[in-house]
Amino acid sequence: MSILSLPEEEYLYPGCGSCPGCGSLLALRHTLKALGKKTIFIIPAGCIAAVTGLFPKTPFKVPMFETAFETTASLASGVIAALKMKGKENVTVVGFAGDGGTHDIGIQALSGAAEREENLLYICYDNEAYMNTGMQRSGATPFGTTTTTTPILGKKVNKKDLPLIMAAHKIPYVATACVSYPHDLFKKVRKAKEIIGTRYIQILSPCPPGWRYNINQTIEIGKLAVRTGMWALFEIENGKFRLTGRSRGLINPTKRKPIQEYLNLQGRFRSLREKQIEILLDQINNQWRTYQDLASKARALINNIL
Ligand SMILES: Cc1ncc(C[n+]2csc(CCOP(=O)(O)OP(=O)(O)O)c2C)c(N)n1
Ligand code: SF4
Ligand SMILES: [Mg+2]
Repeated sequence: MSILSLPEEEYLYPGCGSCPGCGSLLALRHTLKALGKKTIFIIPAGCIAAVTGLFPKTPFKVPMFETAFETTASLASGVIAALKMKGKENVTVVGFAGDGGTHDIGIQALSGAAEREENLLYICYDNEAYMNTGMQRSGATPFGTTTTTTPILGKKVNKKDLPLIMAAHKIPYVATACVSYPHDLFKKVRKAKEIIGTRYIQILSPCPPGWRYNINQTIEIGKLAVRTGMWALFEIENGKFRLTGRSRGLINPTKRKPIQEYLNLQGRFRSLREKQIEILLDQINNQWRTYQDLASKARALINNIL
């Protein structure tokens, strides 16, 4: 699949108010291409709401509800119920929320929706901090990151593992993606569109002012996140874990690029010392051991079925 094979149709008019090089807007654009016209978006407070929802103007070509910070999944549940009452069941309802709106304030409504098995596609565009309000740390901010609320020596605790928390809800589809790999992202959103039940996708979305890098480096930074193992591309379909795209073959740590290649390009990691880099690397290696276990369990399950 080449970049040219993505649909040409755009579902956003030009003229959004995002910063140049915004990864989150790219996540939205590719998601829209994969979902098409029959889609209703629910978007809470955050950068994407701010850059697409300044009343009375919007770049959206499909219906979009802007909602309170904590209510993405509950408002979406109401929209799903209303569509059902009207007999309109071939519309995709998608919650599109930032990492703060998902990992922190929105997790209760999201967990409730997953437990009720709502027919909801929930996408978290993960720029790893509260960007819209001035780059405060969120539950998704990685260890060691300098933000406006972790100004000295960076964040002291690890990134919350929301994809695996959502997988523990035993929903039919969980996936991760990154805007630097648009085909992988597109295929996952297309697949999720066809699945019934709660589906969760988390898209790593670099942010130039928040991560402190040049606006022309968004794609490169996303690629380095994947190639160094800081971010893994995978999907969990009906409980079966599978690494996808560039992340396949990275279980062996020697195949990953040195983490410094990723950290050194970004001002948000400027306060990291040797000792902290070692801690971060340990955390990444542990995370990959978890992926290795999940992948071997999935293989054993498939072998048993065959
Ligand atoms: C209940 C509530 N608390 C705080 C806010 C202020 N607020 C608006 S957007 C935002 C940050 C959103 O962060 P995230 O969800 O990560 O999205 P991003 O801005 O990074 O795109 C905050 C704290 C709010 N709107 N409502
Ligand atoms: S602050 Fe970051 S996420 Fe927000 S519009 Fe700018 S680039 Fe996008
Ligand atoms: Mg954010």
